[in-house]
Amino acid sequence: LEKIEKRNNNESVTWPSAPYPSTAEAIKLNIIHHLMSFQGRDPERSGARDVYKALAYTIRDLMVQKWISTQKTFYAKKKKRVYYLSLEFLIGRSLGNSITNLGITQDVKQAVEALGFDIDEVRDQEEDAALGNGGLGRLAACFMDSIATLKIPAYGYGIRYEYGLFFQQLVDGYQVEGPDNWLQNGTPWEFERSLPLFKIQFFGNVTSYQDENGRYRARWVNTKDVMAKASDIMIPGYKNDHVINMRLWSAFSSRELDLGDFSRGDYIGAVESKVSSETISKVLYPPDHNYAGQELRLKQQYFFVAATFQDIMRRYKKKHVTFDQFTDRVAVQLNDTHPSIAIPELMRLLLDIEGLSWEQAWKITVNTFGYTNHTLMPEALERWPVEMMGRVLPRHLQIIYEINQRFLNEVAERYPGNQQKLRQMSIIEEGPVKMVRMAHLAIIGSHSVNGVAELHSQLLKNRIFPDFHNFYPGRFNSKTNGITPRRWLLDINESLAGLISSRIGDRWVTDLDQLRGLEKFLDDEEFCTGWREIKYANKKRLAGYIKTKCGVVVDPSTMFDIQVKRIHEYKRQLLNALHLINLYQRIIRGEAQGRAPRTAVFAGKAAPSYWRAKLIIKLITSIGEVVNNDPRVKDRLKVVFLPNYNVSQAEIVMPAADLSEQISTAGTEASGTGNMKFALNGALTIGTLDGANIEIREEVGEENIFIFGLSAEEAEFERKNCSRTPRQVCRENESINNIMAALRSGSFSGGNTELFKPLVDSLMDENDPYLLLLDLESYIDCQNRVSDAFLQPEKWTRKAILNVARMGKFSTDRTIREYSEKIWGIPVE
Ligand code: GL9
Repeated sequence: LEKIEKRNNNESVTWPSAPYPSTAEAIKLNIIHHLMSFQGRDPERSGARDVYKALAYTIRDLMVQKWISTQKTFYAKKKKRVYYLSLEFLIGRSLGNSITNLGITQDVKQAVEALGFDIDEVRDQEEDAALGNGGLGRLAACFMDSIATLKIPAYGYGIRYEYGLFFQQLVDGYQVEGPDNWLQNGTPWEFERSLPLFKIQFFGNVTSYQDENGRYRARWVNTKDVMAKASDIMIPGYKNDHVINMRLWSAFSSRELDLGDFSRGDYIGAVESKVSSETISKVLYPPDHNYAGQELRLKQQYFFVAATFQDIMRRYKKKHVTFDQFTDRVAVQLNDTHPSIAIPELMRLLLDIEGLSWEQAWKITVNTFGYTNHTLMPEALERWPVEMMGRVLPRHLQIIYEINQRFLNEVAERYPGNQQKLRQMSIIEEGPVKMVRMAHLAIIGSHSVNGVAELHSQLLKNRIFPDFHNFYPGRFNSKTNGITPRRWLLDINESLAGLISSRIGDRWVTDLDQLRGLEKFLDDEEFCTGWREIKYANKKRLAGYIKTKCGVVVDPSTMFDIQVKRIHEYKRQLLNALHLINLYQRIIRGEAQGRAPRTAVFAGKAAPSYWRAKLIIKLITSIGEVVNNDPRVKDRLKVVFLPNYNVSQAEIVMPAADLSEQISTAGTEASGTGNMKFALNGALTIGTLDGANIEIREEVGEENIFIFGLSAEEAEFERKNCSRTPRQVCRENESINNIMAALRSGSFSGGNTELFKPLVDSLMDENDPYLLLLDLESYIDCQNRVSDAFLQPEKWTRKAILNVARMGKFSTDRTIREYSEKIWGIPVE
């Protein structure tokens, strides 16, 4: 290191900044170079896979220089840096997005064509990086794009899972999971680092000693250690020469431990413990909205947090001797409570390693962290058994107890004699099994707690954490989610992006509010016709994809009515399915004349252990079997379930939708981001007043969105008072009664009356928390209005254009600007 420093400080050595030209010719030569030198392939005999890889390396070469100079400016300017900590980054593919952001789309196309390949075929070779479950992980990926585009000095930190989100197959209509071995052929996007290499401690016990100032300090000893190795992935901003870093950690066994065991002659034991260390970064946990509770998950969380903080400290200490300036240099955002063990970890580092006092350390800690909550589902709130925490992270448990003690003292002062308050607000949940409540820890240890849409943030304050809101007024705030318009419009809907730019220029790409300019073209016939033609072409492409994946032929002139997202009861795919049964029954009875023909598309994964969600998949595929094969239905209705929903599939689906289904029970979906992707690509929304749907309605105007159902307040009231039961609904509404009768009689299960009984029972349950039957009537009515509207193509297109024109708010550029200025204290240029 000293040698490197010396060389760096020697100003007489100037590094040639080798320019990598990005003309089509240069790109072509570079592809050939990579094919031969690194892949050992004969260019004349290379396939699309080889070319993909060579092109990816070529693009990486182009990013490296920009990335190095970006990192140097951070370093030189002593700027405050943000660390975005997330257990999930749902990146998807990187090739297309990198090319777009580097602004070399045409040159790359030419280069690839000159080699006899088609760019789409080449792009299709890339495996998705599915290091996330859904919205939460995809949000983190969109944030990286906006952070790079806004030139915010920030890093993403996470885990380099060897296996991403499981692969979903449909076998006989049932979900079957397989491993997502996305790294089997390596990935061209990462730089594996041999340094830094950090030791991460687990287990052991805590002793104390007196330091040189006579103060007692803790020492964490007899630990079992695991090593953390970094892989870096570059994220380019949009045409701004700025490239940020995402650092993902992998675990491997520590040398010392291995050698010890080996030399003791326990060869098998040594290999076993090596393997067990390496399981830490092996696989992403697939449940969403549910805490896993397993020791391995806690180890994953601590592993990546501890590695990240060693990196943060190393970087800070290069320029600073004391910690006085720490909070002027470092901001850490916690993506949900998953990384919230970072709070006691920073305390530990400041107390035990750096020797600060508790008061100093605590002030720094609280000012460093911001916590984002992403869900209203109570079952998602992470709680770790005290016993487990004490075993795996004994020092952290001590620190958590101390944080809690001091916090409860303040609470007691504020509410004298109020035992209930203390019990409710404590980090420790008393009960048969004592638990550490990570959300309480995250709120107490952060200066900012935010929700991800206005309604969600309100409900956090009033329903989920009212005690904390009263105790820390001002700590709670709202940052409405967004999506990056680079990937979710420019990349995936080239023709629509082109049409838009032909009228209003292309500044919308980095200033999405510019889309408002489209409102001027509502009566421009050529524009509207172009718009419709593009939608039709996108639907045709999806129809081809459906044919390949499901073997079902669908007609692109029908309404594409699409619900894609994780399968969950609260998201109510079942409500959608009930409407389709109703449509089917009306068609059979000859009552569907004058209704718009539909193609209903579903996609999404169910958590492997969530049997009820898996049964909902089976119901949808079963409805498809019946409907798609009933000659009476003809082309009036098709129902398909696309297997293995992921980011790259979403990129085909979003541009092809007419209708976007956002139908969660009001007060359950924190924000949603699929709703924004659909609307930005010209779909109209049918939705409840939930999450960001409310803000979408505010922006697009109520005449341009189809809203139905109970409000969050009404839903809350119904759950408590049950003013109308499912049974009553069935008695009063014949259509609904018919739907339920068909389900009960086995119409969609070959006469088997048992298969879907659990779903029928939950629908008829007076305490159904998701209130499906209570919303069904209004949903069906609303779907009828949708159908009427779709039959007037000019009016429909007008609404679609207005939706796109008014989506400016939902760019992550806006979201990130708010985080940066309001939470991180970093002004945006
Ligand atoms: C989620 C919420 O459920 C969504 O409503 C929200 O849009 C995203 C991003 O803020 O976060 N929280 C959560 O746990 N998931 C979300 O999608 N689940 C998954 O990522 C599977």
